[in-house]
Amino acid sequence: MKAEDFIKREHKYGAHNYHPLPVVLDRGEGPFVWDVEGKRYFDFLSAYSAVNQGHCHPKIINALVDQAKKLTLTSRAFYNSVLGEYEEYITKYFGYDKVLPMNSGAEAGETALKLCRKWAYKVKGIKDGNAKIICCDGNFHGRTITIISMSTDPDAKNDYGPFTPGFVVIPYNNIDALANALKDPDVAGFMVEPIQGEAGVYVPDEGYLKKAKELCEKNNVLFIADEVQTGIARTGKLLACDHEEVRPDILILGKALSGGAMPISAVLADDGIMLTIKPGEHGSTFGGNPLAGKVAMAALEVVREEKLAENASRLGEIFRKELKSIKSEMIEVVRGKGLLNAVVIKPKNGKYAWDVCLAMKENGLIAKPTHDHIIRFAPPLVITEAQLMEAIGIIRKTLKEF
Ligand code: IF1
Repeated sequence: MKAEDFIKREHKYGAHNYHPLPVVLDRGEGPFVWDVEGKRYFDFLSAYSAVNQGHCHPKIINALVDQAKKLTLTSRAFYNSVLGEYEEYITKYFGYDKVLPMNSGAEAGETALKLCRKWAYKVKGIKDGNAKIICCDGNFHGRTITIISMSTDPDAKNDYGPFTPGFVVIPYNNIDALANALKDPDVAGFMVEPIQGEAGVYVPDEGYLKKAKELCEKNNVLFIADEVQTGIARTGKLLACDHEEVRPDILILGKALSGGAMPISAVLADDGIMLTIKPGEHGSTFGGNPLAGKVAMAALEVVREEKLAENASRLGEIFRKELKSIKSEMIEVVRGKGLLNAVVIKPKNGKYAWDVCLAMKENGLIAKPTHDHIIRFAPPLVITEAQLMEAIGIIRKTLKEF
């Protein structure tokens, strides 16, 4: 079967909720993937930062296979021999009292919202049904009805109503707007991405997160960080909030928590918040399964052992410096932190970011445009400096072709 046959089959039998780059991937290793015809590419999307540890990392895959042969799922109706070990490991790793394990990023976001509301009624004393949660213009927290109720993106939101009430949208990176919104005594939480991914890798001003956290504290409002994309070493620190020494009251993790092996997400908080949810009040069939526990521990161990945050920080500097040095009219802005970067593309002769991505694919590097005019560049964090320089050579060569 040829690439186009694979593409036609997906088109015929699958829902049309995506518009993928026309490349059919078959195999991956570290920062590389190979298509069905055996051509190698640098993966500069990393499954939206889920494969920070590189494709099919042997340590993670070994943990997966070993545990898969032993016990995969018990449900939470019973205890299992891995969950406690994982809970101890991840809470000590990130410095929280408790973890609530889930699967997808959206589910973890939902969990954080429910936890925040529960805390609002049980601890803060907001009148039942009145709690509000502040979120930001341009946010992306997932695809469930409640989460898209926070969204300001018409593609994500249109024709899916009616929506969940209780959200207040303010502009991102605007402290005055937050201070103003916090005047409402019914506000229970502020949910924010430390860097907005979907919006186009939008890095807020230095000090924004720190000030936002301080304001939340002053107003007895929970600071909820969605680090599903920014967390786990992507931006050059373990968490993007670490850049400003902010410790979220509720921390949401996903994606790279499994290194891409399976969907694993988590919500972390201290007892005063987490213990407001009682038995039977929240859960999931798969959340906390022993397979996920072993995989997540291996994935987090790789991050530490291979110093992925340090690598992301160092290589990120090189990447942005090199990209800024490319002489191309199409490069309008280069921005990002660590190895979460974006280039704003100025269209030229009717050619857009999509055309640049198609041409980069021909040259052996895959990345995906967001919002027509932005290309996100986020390679696996195991990429070496030499590999990064080779990849930058492909980007440079491609832009010269336009
Ligand atoms: C898709 C974007 C990235 C996320 C943050 C929660 C979730 C995500 C900060 C939900 C998911 C994804 C999902 C993916 C596209 C993607 C994305 F372009 F839409 F914005 F990464 F940049 N919080 N992000 O970024 O996690 O439920 O998917 O596990 O196709 O929807 P999930």
